[in-house]
Amino acid sequence: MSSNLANEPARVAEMFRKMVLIRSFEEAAGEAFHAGHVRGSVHQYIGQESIAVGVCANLREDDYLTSNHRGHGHSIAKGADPRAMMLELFGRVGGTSDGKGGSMHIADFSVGMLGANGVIADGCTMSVGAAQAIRLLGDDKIVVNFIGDGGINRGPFMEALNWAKVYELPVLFICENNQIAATTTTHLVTAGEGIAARAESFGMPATTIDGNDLFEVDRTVARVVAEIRTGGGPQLIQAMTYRLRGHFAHDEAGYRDLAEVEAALGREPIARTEAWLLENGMTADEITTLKAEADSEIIGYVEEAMNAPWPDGKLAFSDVQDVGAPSYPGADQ
Ligand SMILES: Cc1ncc(C[n+]2csc(CCOP(=O)(O)OP(=O)(O)O)c2C)c(N)n1
Repeated sequence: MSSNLANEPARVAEMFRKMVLIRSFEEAAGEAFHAGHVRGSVHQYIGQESIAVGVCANLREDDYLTSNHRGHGHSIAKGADPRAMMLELFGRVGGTSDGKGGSMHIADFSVGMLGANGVIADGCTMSVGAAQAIRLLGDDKIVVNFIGDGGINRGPFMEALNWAKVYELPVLFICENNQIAATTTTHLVTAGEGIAARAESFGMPATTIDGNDLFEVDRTVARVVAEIRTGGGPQLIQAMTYRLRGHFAHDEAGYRDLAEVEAALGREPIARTEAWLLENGMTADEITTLKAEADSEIIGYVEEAMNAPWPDGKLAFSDVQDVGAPSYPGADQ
Protein backbone atom coordinates (compact mmCIF):
# COMPACT_ATOMS: atom_id res chain seq x y z
CA MET A 1 0.00 0.00 0.00
CA SER A 2 2.35 2.75 -1.08
CA SER A 3 0.60 6.07 -0.93
CA ASN A 4 0.72 9.82 -0.84
CA LEU A 5 -0.49 9.36 2.72
CA ALA A 6 2.66 7.67 3.91
CA ASN A 7 3.74 10.82 5.73
CA GLU A 8 0.35 11.34 7.30
CA PRO A 9 -0.16 8.60 9.89
CA ALA A 10 -2.41 10.87 11.96
CA ARG A 11 -4.74 11.34 9.01
CA VAL A 12 -4.76 7.61 8.32
CA ALA A 13 -5.46 6.91 11.99
CA GLU A 14 -8.45 9.26 11.87
CA MET A 15 -9.79 7.54 8.75
CA PHE A 16 -9.24 4.17 10.41
CA ARG A 17 -11.18 5.37 13.48
CA LYS A 18 -14.14 6.20 11.22
CA MET A 19 -13.94 2.82 9.50
CA VAL A 20 -13.95 1.07 12.87
CA LEU A 21 -16.87 3.22 14.05
CA ILE A 22 -18.84 2.20 10.96
CA ARG A 23 -18.03 -1.49 11.59
CA SER A 24 -19.17 -1.17 15.24
CA PHE A 25 -22.35 0.62 14.15
CA GLU A 26 -23.16 -2.08 11.62
CA GLU A 27 -22.51 -4.95 14.04
CA ALA A 28 -24.75 -3.26 16.61
CA ALA A 29 -27.44 -2.50 14.03
CA GLY A 30 -27.48 -6.17 13.02
CA GLU A 31 -27.80 -7.28 16.64
CA ALA A 32 -30.55 -4.74 17.30
CA PHE A 33 -32.38 -6.02 14.23
CA HIS A 34 -32.17 -9.64 15.44
CA ALA A 35 -33.36 -8.57 18.88
CA GLY A 36 -36.47 -7.09 17.25
CA HIS A 37 -35.69 -3.43 17.92
CA VAL A 38 -35.34 -2.36 14.30
CA ARG A 39 -38.32 -2.62 11.98
CA GLY A 40 -37.91 -3.04 8.25
CA SER A 41 -34.50 -4.07 7.10
CA VAL A 42 -30.82 -3.48 7.83
CA HIS A 43 -28.25 -3.72 5.02
CA GLN A 44 -24.84 -3.80 6.64
CA TYR A 45 -21.84 -2.09 5.06
CA ILE A 46 -19.38 -4.55 6.58
CA GLY A 47 -16.28 -5.00 4.41
CA GLN A 48 -16.71 -1.84 2.33
CA GLU A 49 -15.78 0.79 4.94
CA SER A 50 -12.65 2.03 3.14
CA ILE A 51 -14.74 3.26 0.22
CA ALA A 52 -17.09 5.54 2.15
CA VAL A 53 -14.31 6.83 4.37
CA GLY A 54 -11.74 7.27 1.58
CA VAL A 55 -14.29 9.11 -0.57
CA CYS A 56 -15.70 11.39 2.12
CA ALA A 57 -12.24 12.33 3.43
CA ASN A 58 -11.89 14.22 0.15
CA LEU A 59 -15.19 16.11 0.34
CA ARG A 60 -16.07 19.39 1.97
CA GLU A 61 -18.87 19.46 4.51
CA ASP A 62 -21.00 21.48 2.08
CA ASP A 63 -20.54 18.97 -0.74
CA TYR A 64 -23.54 16.73 -1.25
CA LEU A 65 -23.97 12.99 -0.98
CA THR A 66 -26.73 10.67 -2.12
CA SER A 67 -26.77 7.05 -1.14
CA ASN A 68 -28.61 3.79 -1.51
CA HIS A 69 -30.13 1.11 0.72
CA ARG A 70 -26.69 0.26 2.17
CA GLY A 71 -26.14 3.79 3.38
CA HIS A 72 -25.11 3.75 7.05
CA GLY A 73 -21.39 3.82 6.25
CA HIS A 74 -21.80 6.60 3.69
CA SER A 75 -23.77 8.69 6.20
CA ILE A 76 -21.28 8.30 9.06
CA ALA A 77 -18.36 9.01 6.73
CA LYS A 78 -20.04 12.23 5.51
CA GLY A 79 -20.40 13.38 9.11
CA ALA A 80 -23.94 12.38 10.09
CA ASP A 81 -24.32 11.84 13.83
CA PRO A 82 -24.28 8.08 14.60
CA ARG A 83 -26.33 8.69 17.76
CA ALA A 84 -29.15 10.28 15.74
CA MET A 85 -28.77 7.53 13.14
CA MET A 86 -29.24 4.79 15.74
CA LEU A 87 -32.33 6.58 17.08
CA GLU A 88 -33.58 6.68 13.50
CA LEU A 89 -33.09 2.93 13.05
CA PHE A 90 -35.08 2.38 16.22
CA GLY A 91 -37.81 4.75 14.95
CA ARG A 92 -37.48 7.08 17.95
CA VAL A 93 -37.63 10.79 18.69
CA GLY A 94 -34.26 12.41 18.00
CA GLY A 95 -33.55 10.24 14.95
CA THR A 96 -32.21 11.95 11.83
CA SER A 97 -35.82 12.15 10.60
CA ASP A 98 -37.43 11.69 14.02
CA GLY A 99 -37.93 8.02 13.26
CA LYS A 100 -39.92 8.43 10.06
CA GLY A 101 -37.23 7.33 7.62
CA GLY A 102 -35.52 4.36 9.21
CA SER A 103 -32.42 2.52 8.07
CA MET A 104 -32.84 3.05 4.32
CA HIS A 105 -33.70 6.75 4.51
CA ILE A 106 -31.02 8.34 6.65
CA ALA A 107 -30.59 12.00 5.74
CA ASP A 108 -28.73 14.84 7.40
CA PHE A 109 -28.81 18.02 5.33
CA SER A 110 -26.57 19.82 7.88
CA VAL A 111 -23.60 17.79 6.58
CA GLY A 112 -24.73 17.58 2.95
CA MET A 113 -26.14 14.06 3.30
CA LEU A 114 -29.19 14.46 1.06
CA GLY A 115 -30.50 11.00 1.71
CA ALA A 116 -30.17 7.29 1.37
CA ASN A 117 -32.79 5.69 -0.84
CA GLY A 118 -34.32 2.24 -0.81
CA VAL A 119 -35.24 2.40 -4.50
CA ILE A 120 -32.26 1.07 -6.39
CA ALA A 121 -30.52 3.71 -8.58
CA ASP A 122 -32.88 6.53 -7.70
CA GLY A 123 -30.10 8.26 -5.81
CA CYS A 124 -28.39 8.72 -9.20
CA THR A 125 -31.08 10.99 -10.56
CA MET A 126 -31.36 12.85 -7.25
CA SER A 127 -27.63 13.56 -7.39
CA VAL A 128 -27.94 14.99 -10.87
CA GLY A 129 -30.82 17.22 -9.73
CA ALA A 130 -28.67 18.50 -6.87
CA ALA A 131 -25.78 19.09 -9.28
CA GLN A 132 -28.07 21.03 -11.61
CA ALA A 133 -29.04 23.23 -8.64
CA ILE A 134 -25.35 23.80 -7.86
CA ARG A 135 -24.84 24.89 -11.47
CA LEU A 136 -27.81 27.29 -11.34
CA LEU A 137 -26.57 28.81 -8.08
CA GLY A 138 -23.00 29.13 -9.37
CA ASP A 139 -21.54 27.20 -6.41
CA ASP A 140 -18.36 25.13 -6.51
CA LYS A 141 -19.81 22.22 -4.53
CA ILE A 142 -19.83 18.74 -5.96
CA VAL A 143 -22.21 15.79 -5.52
CA VAL A 144 -21.18 12.21 -4.86
CA ASN A 145 -23.58 9.37 -5.54
CA PHE A 146 -22.99 5.88 -4.20
CA ILE A 147 -24.53 3.08 -6.24
CA GLY A 148 -24.11 -0.71 -6.21
CA ASP A 149 -23.10 -2.86 -9.17
CA GLY A 150 -26.68 -4.21 -9.40
CA GLY A 151 -28.01 -0.65 -9.68
CA ILE A 152 -26.29 0.03 -12.98
CA ASN A 153 -28.88 -2.14 -14.74
CA ARG A 154 -31.72 0.19 -13.81
CA GLY A 155 -32.89 2.98 -16.08
CA PRO A 156 -32.27 5.90 -13.67
CA PHE A 157 -28.53 5.13 -13.74
CA MET A 158 -28.46 5.54 -17.52
CA GLU A 159 -30.66 8.68 -17.40
CA ALA A 160 -28.51 10.23 -14.69
CA LEU A 161 -25.22 9.60 -16.49
CA ASN A 162 -26.64 10.98 -19.71
CA TRP A 163 -27.96 14.18 -18.13
CA ALA A 164 -24.84 14.69 -16.02
CA LYS A 165 -22.62 14.39 -19.10
CA VAL A 166 -24.79 16.47 -21.44
CA TYR A 167 -24.64 19.36 -18.95
CA GLU A 168 -21.10 18.54 -17.69
CA LEU A 169 -22.40 18.63 -14.12
CA PRO A 170 -20.20 18.28 -11.01
CA VAL A 171 -21.15 14.71 -10.08
CA LEU A 172 -18.94 11.82 -9.03
CA PHE A 173 -20.64 8.42 -9.33
CA ILE A 174 -19.02 5.83 -7.07
CA CYS A 175 -20.06 2.34 -8.05
CA GLU A 176 -19.25 -0.04 -5.21
CA ASN A 177 -18.80 -3.29 -7.07
CA ASN A 178 -19.22 -5.92 -4.36
CA GLN A 179 -19.99 -8.36 -7.19
CA ILE A 180 -23.41 -9.42 -6.01
CA ALA A 181 -26.89 -7.88 -6.07
CA ALA A 182 -28.94 -9.48 -3.29
CA THR A 183 -28.39 -13.16 -4.27
CA THR A 184 -27.48 -12.66 -7.94
CA THR A 185 -23.90 -12.65 -9.22
CA THR A 186 -23.97 -9.33 -11.04
CA HIS A 187 -21.78 -10.06 -14.07
CA LEU A 188 -24.18 -12.85 -15.08
CA VAL A 189 -26.98 -10.32 -15.56
CA THR A 190 -24.97 -7.39 -16.91
CA ALA A 191 -24.49 -6.99 -20.66
CA GLY A 192 -21.44 -5.44 -22.22
CA GLU A 193 -17.98 -4.87 -20.82
CA GLY A 194 -19.07 -3.78 -17.36
CA ILE A 195 -19.50 -0.65 -15.29
CA ALA A 196 -16.54 1.42 -16.43
CA ALA A 197 -17.31 0.71 -20.09
CA ARG A 198 -20.89 1.74 -19.53
CA ALA A 199 -19.80 5.13 -18.16
CA GLU A 200 -17.29 5.55 -20.98
CA SER A 201 -20.06 4.92 -23.51
CA PHE A 202 -21.55 8.22 -22.30
CA GLY A 203 -18.18 9.91 -22.83
CA MET A 204 -17.58 9.92 -19.07
CA PRO A 205 -14.10 9.15 -17.68
CA ALA A 206 -14.15 6.02 -15.52
CA THR A 207 -11.47 4.66 -13.20
CA THR A 208 -11.46 1.19 -11.63
CA ILE A 209 -9.73 0.79 -8.27
CA ASP A 210 -9.34 -1.65 -5.40
CA GLY A 211 -11.98 -0.24 -3.06
CA ASN A 212 -10.63 -2.20 -0.11
CA ASP A 213 -7.36 -0.28 -0.34
CA LEU A 214 -8.02 2.91 1.62
CA PHE A 215 -4.93 4.51 0.12
CA GLU A 216 -5.91 3.87 -3.47
CA VAL A 217 -9.42 5.16 -2.79
CA ASP A 218 -8.08 8.30 -1.14
CA ARG A 219 -5.50 9.01 -3.85
CA THR A 220 -7.92 8.45 -6.73
CA VAL A 221 -10.81 10.38 -5.23
CA ALA A 222 -8.54 13.33 -4.36
CA ARG A 223 -7.52 13.60 -8.02
CA VAL A 224 -11.01 13.10 -9.44
CA VAL A 225 -12.72 15.49 -7.02
CA ALA A 226 -10.21 18.22 -7.91
CA GLU A 227 -10.93 17.67 -11.62
CA ILE A 228 -14.69 17.79 -11.11
CA ARG A 229 -14.60 20.83 -8.81
CA THR A 230 -12.64 22.82 -11.36
CA GLY A 231 -15.20 22.22 -14.09
CA GLY A 232 -14.00 18.94 -15.59
CA GLY A 233 -17.47 17.39 -15.73
CA PRO A 234 -18.81 14.17 -14.24
CA GLN A 235 -16.76 11.02 -13.66
CA LEU A 236 -17.32 7.50 -12.40
CA ILE A 237 -15.12 5.44 -10.13
CA GLN A 238 -15.68 1.69 -9.91
CA ALA A 239 -14.45 0.53 -6.50
CA MET A 240 -13.99 -3.24 -6.39
CA THR A 241 -14.98 -4.73 -3.06
CA TYR A 242 -16.83 -7.61 -1.44
CA ARG A 243 -19.96 -7.79 0.69
CA LEU A 244 -18.75 -9.75 3.70
CA ARG A 245 -22.24 -10.43 5.11
CA GLY A 246 -25.64 -11.36 3.73
CA HIS A 247 -27.64 -8.95 1.64
CA PHE A 248 -29.48 -7.84 4.77
CA ALA A 249 -29.14 -8.73 8.43
CA HIS A 250 -31.55 -11.66 8.20
CA ASP A 251 -29.75 -13.21 5.21
CA GLU A 252 -27.14 -15.78 6.23
CA ALA A 253 -25.80 -15.88 2.65
CA GLY A 254 -25.66 -19.67 2.56
CA TYR A 255 -25.62 -19.44 -1.23
CA ARG A 256 -22.03 -18.24 -1.19
CA ASP A 257 -18.88 -20.21 -1.88
CA LEU A 258 -17.02 -20.38 1.44
CA ALA A 259 -13.62 -20.32 -0.27
CA GLU A 260 -14.61 -17.04 -1.92
CA VAL A 261 -15.63 -15.56 1.44
CA GLU A 262 -12.40 -16.80 3.02
CA ALA A 263 -10.32 -15.14 0.28
CA ALA A 264 -12.29 -11.92 0.66
CA LEU A 265 -11.66 -11.87 4.41
CA GLY A 266 -7.95 -11.79 3.58
CA ARG A 267 -8.49 -8.56 1.62
CA GLU A 268 -10.87 -6.83 4.01
CA PRO A 269 -10.15 -3.14 4.52
CA ILE A 270 -9.97 -2.75 8.29
CA ALA A 271 -7.30 -5.43 8.74
CA ARG A 272 -5.33 -4.02 5.80
CA THR A 273 -5.36 -0.47 7.16
CA GLU A 274 -4.56 -1.78 10.63
CA ALA A 275 -1.49 -3.57 9.26
CA TRP A 276 -0.27 -0.31 7.71
CA LEU A 277 -0.79 1.58 10.97
CA LEU A 278 1.16 -1.04 12.90
CA GLU A 279 4.03 -0.64 10.48
CA ASN A 280 3.83 3.13 10.76
CA GLY A 281 3.93 3.84 14.44
CA MET A 282 0.63 2.84 16.01
CA THR A 283 0.85 0.18 18.70
CA ALA A 284 -1.37 -2.89 19.02
CA ASP A 285 -2.61 -1.53 22.37
CA GLU A 286 -3.62 1.75 20.77
CA ILE A 287 -5.58 -0.11 18.11
CA THR A 288 -7.30 -2.29 20.72
CA THR A 289 -8.27 0.84 22.68
CA LEU A 290 -9.54 2.59 19.55
CA LYS A 291 -11.79 -0.38 18.71
CA ALA A 292 -13.06 -0.68 22.29
CA GLU A 293 -13.89 3.04 22.32
CA ALA A 294 -15.86 2.70 19.08
CA ASP A 295 -17.79 -0.28 20.46
CA SER A 296 -18.63 1.44 23.72
CA GLU A 297 -19.68 4.65 21.93
CA ILE A 298 -22.09 2.70 19.74
CA ILE A 299 -23.40 0.53 22.59
CA GLY A 300 -24.21 3.77 24.41
CA TYR A 301 -26.31 4.90 21.44
CA VAL A 302 -28.13 1.56 21.33
CA GLU A 303 -29.01 1.81 25.02
CA GLU A 304 -30.16 5.38 24.55
CA ALA A 305 -32.27 4.40 21.54
CA MET A 306 -33.91 1.52 23.43
CA ASN A 307 -35.05 3.95 26.10
CA ALA A 308 -35.94 6.89 23.86
CA PRO A 309 -39.59 7.89 23.41
CA TRP A 310 -41.59 6.96 20.33
CA PRO A 311 -42.69 9.92 18.21
CA ASP A 312 -46.19 11.25 18.76
CA GLY A 313 -48.44 9.54 16.19
CA LYS A 314 -49.93 12.94 15.35
CA LEU A 315 -46.59 13.91 13.77
CA ALA A 316 -46.90 11.24 11.07
CA PHE A 317 -47.89 13.82 8.48
CA SER A 318 -45.58 16.64 9.55
CA ASP A 319 -42.53 17.34 7.36
CA VAL A 320 -44.45 15.82 4.46
CA GLN A 321 -44.66 18.11 1.51
CA ASP A 322 -48.20 19.45 1.24
CA VAL A 323 -48.95 22.00 -1.40
CA GLY A 324 -52.65 21.95 -0.56
CA ALA A 325 -55.57 21.40 -2.86
CA PRO A 326 -55.07 22.37 -6.50
CA SER A 327 -56.03 25.96 -7.13
CA TYR A 328 -57.05 26.94 -10.64
CA PRO A 329 -60.20 28.33 -12.19
CA GLY A 330 -62.95 25.74 -11.89
CA ALA A 331 -61.04 23.57 -9.40
CA ASP A 332 -63.92 23.69 -6.96
CA GLN A 333 -66.53 22.51 -9.48
C1 LIG B 1 -36.16 -0.58 -8.02
C2 LIG B 1 -35.81 -1.67 -7.06
N1 LIG B 1 -35.79 -2.96 -7.47
C3 LIG B 1 -35.48 -3.94 -6.59
C4 LIG B 1 -35.21 -3.66 -5.28
C5 LIG B 1 -34.88 -4.79 -4.32
N2 LIG B 1 -33.43 -4.75 -4.00
C6 LIG B 1 -32.98 -4.18 -2.88
S1 LIG B 1 -31.30 -4.20 -2.79
C7 LIG B 1 -31.18 -5.04 -4.25
C8 LIG B 1 -29.83 -5.43 -4.80
C9 LIG B 1 -28.94 -4.25 -4.97
O1 LIG B 1 -27.67 -4.65 -5.38
P1 LIG B 1 -26.55 -3.59 -5.59
O2 LIG B 1 -27.08 -2.38 -6.29
O3 LIG B 1 -25.40 -4.28 -6.23
O4 LIG B 1 -26.16 -3.12 -4.11
P2 LIG B 1 -25.63 -4.01 -2.89
O5 LIG B 1 -26.86 -4.53 -2.20
O6 LIG B 1 -24.78 -5.08 -3.45
O7 LIG B 1 -24.90 -3.05 -2.04
C10 LIG B 1 -32.43 -5.26 -4.79
C11 LIG B 1 -32.66 -5.98 -6.05
C12 LIG B 1 -35.26 -2.31 -4.89
N3 LIG B 1 -34.98 -1.93 -3.63
N4 LIG B 1 -35.53 -1.33 -5.79
